[in-house]
Amino acid sequence: MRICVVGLGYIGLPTAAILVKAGYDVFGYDVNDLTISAIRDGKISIEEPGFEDLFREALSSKRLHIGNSIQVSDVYMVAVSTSLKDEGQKADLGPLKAAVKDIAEVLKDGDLVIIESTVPPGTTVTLLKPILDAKKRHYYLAFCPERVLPGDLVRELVNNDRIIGGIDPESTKRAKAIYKRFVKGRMLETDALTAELAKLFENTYRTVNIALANELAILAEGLGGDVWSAIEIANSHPRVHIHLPGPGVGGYCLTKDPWFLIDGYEGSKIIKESMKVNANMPAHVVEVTLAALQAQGKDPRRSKIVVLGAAYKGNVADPRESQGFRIYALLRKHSDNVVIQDPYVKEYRNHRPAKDLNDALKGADVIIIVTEHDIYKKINWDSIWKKLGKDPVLIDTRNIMKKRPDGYILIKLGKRSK
Ligand code: SAJ
Repeated sequence: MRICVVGLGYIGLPTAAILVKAGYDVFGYDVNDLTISAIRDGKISIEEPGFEDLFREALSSKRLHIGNSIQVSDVYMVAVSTSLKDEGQKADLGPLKAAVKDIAEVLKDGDLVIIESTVPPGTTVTLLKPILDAKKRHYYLAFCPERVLPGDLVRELVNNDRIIGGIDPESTKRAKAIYKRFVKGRMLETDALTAELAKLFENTYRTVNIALANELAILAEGLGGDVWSAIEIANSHPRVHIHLPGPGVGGYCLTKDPWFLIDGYEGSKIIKESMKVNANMPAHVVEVTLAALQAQGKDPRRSKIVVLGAAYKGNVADPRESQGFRIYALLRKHSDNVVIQDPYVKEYRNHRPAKDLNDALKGADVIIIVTEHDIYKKINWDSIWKKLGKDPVLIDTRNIMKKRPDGYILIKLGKRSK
């Protein structure tokens, strides 16, 4: 049996490699020539524990082939990325529709098409099925969303429960049989619409919960309380699980999936408001920064402001929808001397990165910890302070500082500074 994985990105390529390991013959198809040549040259930018070995193994097995034109197969697994149109609130399903059209061109009777890309509810049946139906073949179709956590992708691909949402029971049965060879988690069988909703509910739950935490942080700041201690204590209750506040929500999933869910639904209040609360956090961090400088009698224009972290969360190299970049851009309106540093991120676009951590911290008036990288937790703040020759402000938006290092003015998000 040959499986064609359509879209060789962050999900598609590791999935293709896992399918090979599970014993399938796999053809990886991507329309992007650069992606194909990078894979052929072994220049892959997926930095995930276990991925490199898995991928090399797949290549040496000779059962992984790749190319930029679709090949006739028995199963098609679609993992092209879906995004928001013009960075707005509407889904851009263009690449997904194009991928399904390509499949339709080579579809045979008895084939199975699996959609893993995240989509607005109803997409599989109302938008994608008609494209395949036009070819008048007898085929099977299921929506089986990827649910893996960036940073732990390879392990979760195998261990997580799988949602299997066929458009009919036979489609569900056939899709389940494909995953069964490598998934150790449970198979949650359902219909396509329920599967689409479940995927979006997961990320929307996180988004709304983080927005709650962010609102609680601002509330606690105003009261002179400590949001981190209060959340920790509240979470000791067996039925409470408040997420953590922070400098906003980044990454490719939580910033788009809630919009997918309410696409076309005018009645949303909580979800829309949560997206706004999270999107406003970088501006709040900037307000805190400017207030701290003012309290010290410093002019932001003459101050060096250091943003630590361009990745959207700790210990990953991914700067998509980076809060660090947003904070940087907002601060640049107040100071010409803003730098950003991240030990993992390689692509800074129009943001000015420091050479390294030492270079970043040299002469700093304010240091803002945006990303909770372990490396930042291990910084020897005392020795840096000795070199600085002044008392800088340290703004910790992630609660990584367990105590105030000597010589610094420590301000935590969600906690009134003393
Ligand atoms: N964040 C907070 N507070 C928290 C947790 C996260 O501010 O308590 C921030 C993070 O710093 C980050 C953003 O939210 O900027 C998103 O991080 P995340 O770890 O919640 O999620 P992602 O985007 O890395 O991955 C999510 C996962 N979804 C869930 O955990 C429900 C993953 O399993 C999905 O597969 C992925 O989205 C996806 O592709 O949809």
